[in-house]
Amino acid sequence: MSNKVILFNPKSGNNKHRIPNSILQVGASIHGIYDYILVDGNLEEKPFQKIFEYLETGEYKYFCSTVMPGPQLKQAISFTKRVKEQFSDITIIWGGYFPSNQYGVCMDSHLVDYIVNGPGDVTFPSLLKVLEEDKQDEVVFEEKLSKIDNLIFRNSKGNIIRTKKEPLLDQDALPNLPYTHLNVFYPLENYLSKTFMGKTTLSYHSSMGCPFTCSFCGIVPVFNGRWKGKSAQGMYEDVKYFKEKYDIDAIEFHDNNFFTSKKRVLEFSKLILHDNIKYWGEGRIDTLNKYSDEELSLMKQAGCKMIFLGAETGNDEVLKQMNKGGTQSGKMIKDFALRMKNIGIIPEMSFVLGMPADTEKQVYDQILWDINFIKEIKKINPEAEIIIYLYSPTPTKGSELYQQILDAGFSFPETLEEWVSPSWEKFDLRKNPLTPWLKPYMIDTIKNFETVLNGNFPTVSDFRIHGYKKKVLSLVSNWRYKTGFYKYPYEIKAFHKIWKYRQPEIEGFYSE
Ligand code: B12
Ligand code: SF4
Repeated sequence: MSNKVILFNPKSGNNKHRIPNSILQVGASIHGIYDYILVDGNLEEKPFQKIFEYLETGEYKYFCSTVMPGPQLKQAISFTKRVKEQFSDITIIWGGYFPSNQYGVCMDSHLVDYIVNGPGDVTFPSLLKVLEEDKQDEVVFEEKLSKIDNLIFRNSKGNIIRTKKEPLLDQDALPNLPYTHLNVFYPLENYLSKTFMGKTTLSYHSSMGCPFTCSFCGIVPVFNGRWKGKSAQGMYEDVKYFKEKYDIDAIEFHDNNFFTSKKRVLEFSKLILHDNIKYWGEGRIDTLNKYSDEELSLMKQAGCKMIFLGAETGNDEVLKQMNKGGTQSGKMIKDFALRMKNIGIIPEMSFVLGMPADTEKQVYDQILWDINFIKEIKKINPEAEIIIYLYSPTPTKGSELYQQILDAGFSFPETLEEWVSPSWEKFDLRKNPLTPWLKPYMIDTIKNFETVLNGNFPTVSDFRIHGYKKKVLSLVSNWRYKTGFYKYPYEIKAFHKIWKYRQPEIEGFYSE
């Protein structure tokens, strides 16, 4: 057996596929050192057959998959199982947010041999190096593994070992992503799709982590409040490459918190000022509220079209419960919605409804309160896009909120099979949180309001609903929106079905 590597990106959606940056960056870490191939479950019709054919050659030793919670789990689990059953000598390595956060379930499945817990840029090549060396002496072997940061493995005594976290790396010092290698397997054009921003959109990831520690967010256990970004110049070099080679006219920034460093954002905005490129990224209201009007205008001029903002709730007490940190408040959300209106950048505000509280009445009152708050935001800035999530717990152990959800009787699945059951898949899509304090009538209220809201204000990011369709939908939904009668909005649902309304919160981001 030779030592080639398969890097697999499980299917994450049905269309508009993005560059699989996770496996591409992992590929970059071993580029020129080990032979590796990329399999993208999003673009392969029969991805397992492809993997099977590679493995049958006997040249491959490592099956490595990135895994996000939600739909990616389906292929990740079933393919890993089949690889393990049919090719027992293959070493299985998983990385990404799901195994990093849910490492106990993954290791207990005995399907996964190693987990890369967070960034893999140094961990992955170091792991392969140790695995390629002589493993005769178990003690020496385990000692070498325990010296690799960001690694999870099982030792010979059967204990799960988590090695220490590596400090975040200088992002400019990382190797360039092997775009030309990806192009050999899947032409890059396939990933540069049309979005509401432009006809050729690049998905780009320019920083690791986030400096905040919101207790509902899945990236906190992985990064513990750390953040490091590529320089503006470094980002621009990559953008220029895609502009010159593929004539891109839009960028989706996939960073958890793109606007963390104002200096970097403004520098980058100046660099792309005349390139006719629109961009979108995720940020925090309190961070962006510190930007002056001139600075926001510069971003707008440079192409910043829409910013995804975690508003979460307008209630300051609940913001505290969420450990949102920073200085965000209900008043600031409203003020910022207005500033964005005046500047001309669309705020895409996400709200998290259904937080736990002491009594059932308190849970429901808070939901109604948030619905009202959302309506106030729409009054201030009708262009504001609203995304509603149901609160889905993440395992940020040690936080007060985590203790509260455990006390309320919530627990995570204990097997990988359970994670791919239909109800847990919806949990990850934040549509069915399975949280005991959220009663069915509350979920109905939230969902019905969401239907009426989306009817009254169809999202600008949806191509399918425009012109007369938008007018018809608004007309049909407006009386409900105004009177607050959200129950049984079947007529709106029927129109959404006919015109295939897209939900950014499920399909990911904002593109078509
Ligand atoms: C792009 C993206 C998507 C794309 C799919 C991408 C794909 N692979 O096909 C889409 C839009 C479909 C998507 C969907 C969802 N996503 Co998503 N997504 C992202 C996003 C923005 C970027 C991922 C990325 O490319 N990162 C860049 C790479 C370089 O970083 P990385 O993944 O961390 O990789 C490094 C390490 O993790 C590690 N590593 C990763 N994989 C592997 C594999 C191996 C073998 C090894 C060794 C190492 C390794 O090494 C890499 C290099 O250092 C992340 C947020 C983020 N900034 O990472 C969210 C994120 C991963 N998504 C998340 C979620 C929850 C979802 C959804 C399930 C729900 C939702 N509403 O968003 C949906 C599912 C919907 C669906 N239909 O699939 C969460 C996960 C949080 C959690 N609880 O674990 C994140 C963190 C966003 C967030 N802050 O909430 N997503
Ligand atoms: S600011 Fe956003 S990305 Fe950062 S921890 Fe909070 S929710 Fe997560």
